[in-house]
Amino acid sequence: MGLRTSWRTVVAFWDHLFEASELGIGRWLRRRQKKPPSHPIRRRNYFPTGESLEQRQLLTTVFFATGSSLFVFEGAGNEVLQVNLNAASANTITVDYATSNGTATAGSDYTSTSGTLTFAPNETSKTISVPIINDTADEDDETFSATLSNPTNATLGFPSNVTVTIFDNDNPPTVQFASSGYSVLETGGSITIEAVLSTASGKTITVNYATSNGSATSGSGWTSSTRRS
Ligand SMILES: [Ca+2]
Ligand SMILES: [Ca+2]
Ligand SMILES: [Ca+2]
Repeated sequence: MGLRTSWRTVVAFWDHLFEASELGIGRWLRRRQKKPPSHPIRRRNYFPTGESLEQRQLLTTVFFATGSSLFVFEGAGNEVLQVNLNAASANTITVDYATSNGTATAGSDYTSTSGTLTFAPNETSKTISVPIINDTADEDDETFSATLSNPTNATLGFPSNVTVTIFDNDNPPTVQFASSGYSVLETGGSITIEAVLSTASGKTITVNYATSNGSATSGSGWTSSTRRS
């Protein structure tokens, strides 16, 4: 049995040499990588370092090709995240993806995105497009994450999680009185003067205010008011 096995190994070795000489080493290696032979000895030679087919599948990794930290302007429309395999595979590979809030909020800063990427055999790159919402509010720069999970026929590589920072593109609002003049009867008790912003803001806004004499004199016709609001 041992002699028989050795003879087959020698035949397989010469078979590979002839094939390599006919095709050239590069084409021969690529052909060998496409599909493992069914014959047990040829199959063993197919994996020169001794990995099984299952182990080889585990050597395929799926990861974000765009790194773990990205930036996008609020007006960019979409943030495109590229997901790669470290090498082409003869198997179909799938991986789930999903976004999650950081300081940014889905629905107001970006659109929540999730699904499954499918790499057909020999495909090595896919993209995920996350819509960015361009509002009119002045905000701090905010972040969300995208995460890969549940790969099939592959394992997660690095990075499998990416943080995206959205750069705000809106100017701070202006603050002013709603009207340039108000009047009140002397018996009116008090007058309400309204201050307004030109547009809503994502930030807390403060402004100081104070009254000053015109022809009326504080303390006799009216009471001075100075505050920060
Ligand atoms: Ca926003
Ligand atoms: Ca904007
Ligand atoms: Ca904004």
